[in-house]
Amino acid sequence: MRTQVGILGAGPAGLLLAHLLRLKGIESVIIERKTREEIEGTIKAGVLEQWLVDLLNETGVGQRLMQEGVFHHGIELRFNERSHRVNCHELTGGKNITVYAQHEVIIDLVAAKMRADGNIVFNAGDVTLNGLETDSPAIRYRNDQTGGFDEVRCEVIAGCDGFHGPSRSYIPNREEYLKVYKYGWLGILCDAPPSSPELVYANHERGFSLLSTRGPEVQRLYIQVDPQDDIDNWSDDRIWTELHARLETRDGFQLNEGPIFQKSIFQMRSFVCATMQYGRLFIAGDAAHTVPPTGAKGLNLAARDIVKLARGITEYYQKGKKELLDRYSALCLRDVWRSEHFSYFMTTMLHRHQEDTPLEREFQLAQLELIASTRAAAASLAENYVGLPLDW
Ligand code: RFL
Ligand code: PHB
Repeated sequence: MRTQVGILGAGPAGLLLAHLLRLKGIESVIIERKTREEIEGTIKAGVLEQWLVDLLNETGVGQRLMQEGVFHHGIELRFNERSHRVNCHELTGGKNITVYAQHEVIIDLVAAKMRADGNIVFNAGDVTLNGLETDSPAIRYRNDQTGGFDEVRCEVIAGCDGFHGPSRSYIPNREEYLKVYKYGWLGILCDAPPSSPELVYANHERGFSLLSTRGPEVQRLYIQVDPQDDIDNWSDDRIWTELHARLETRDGFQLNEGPIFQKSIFQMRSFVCATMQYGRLFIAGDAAHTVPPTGAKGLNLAARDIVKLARGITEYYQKGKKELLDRYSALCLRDVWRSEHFSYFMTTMLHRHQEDTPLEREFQLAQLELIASTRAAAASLAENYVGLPLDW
């Protein structure tokens, strides 16, 4: 197979890249390790920044998002059993956030790629990349239909294969920055109407919790747990007891319970790989960086890389210029470090650990009080939360 851009991974990053390139008349083939059912059914992110919602709309894949997404003007911070609303809309001159599940974005983008050319290879095994220093690099993989190896020869390779994917390892001169947190999140989905009109981030002595939504009938909730804990230790009763305790307020907040139909535990890390390019290989999204989910930034940051990569590739094909592609990593890393810091800031402000000293506890409260009481601190959080402009 021959194409212009070979894309490894059909997550939001790879699919969005294929979509933006097609609108510029540039061909791509996506090679994905999992099945279509798996990628369309994996529960992950939920919050989309305003510019990303606008981009999906402007490029023709926003219909379901506009019908089924939930639009929020603010978020709530809860500490000392009191609620403090951050009015993002007002503090950012009219920007909002949208709650729309990542797998729904994936369903929309897979459908767009299938309509365009159908060039997604699912279930691809044992991927290797070759010829990255040449003008015709290639992605080689095992075809699950034939059992033999196939190759996609292209001109540019986009490594959009997530944190565990192989593409990053092909960048020889990379530096990796890593922080693994003592916290994990246990996430659930349950059949119950939202208990609050907006997302609630709660700092509590028993640990962090987050109340989110997936529409009028489903709630998404998280509690901070030990990342090594086993999900089998968490009965539904135990989860509800913990959620009630951590989300309780003095003014009688009521948490809606309902049957839990999905639950899992995951580890949180801050990770950056610099540089994000080598020869004809450009890595994007979680392949290049991950953030703890407390800032709701991972998917949005992946999409920021992709906008820059799509611009660089388009300039290369339309004008024969390589300047933007050559600067790809440098252009991305400014946004990457901003989102990394914001996610770290939110995470350390809201989580508790038994090893925390009383001093650290007071620091958290001092920071939360500042946000609750001053416009400048609230505005800074709001600007970051709704997402800085694309070219800030
Ligand atoms: P993905 O989504 O991991 O997709 C990578 C794809 O590459 C495939 N792959 C391979 N394909 C071929 N060959 C190989 N050898 C391959 N190895 C891997 C994988 O199968 C997969 O299909 O990376 P991408 O596209 O960079 O997207 C990143 C986002 O998924 C991630 O940052 C977000 O989900 C993070 N995140 C959130 N981000 C937000 O912006 N807002 C949120 O509200 C938010 N909440 C979250 C989150 C992540 C969470 N989890 C589970 C980590 C909440 C949670 C619970
Ligand atoms: C979600 O709804 O899954 C969600 C919301 C906010 C976050 C992380 C995840 O910060």
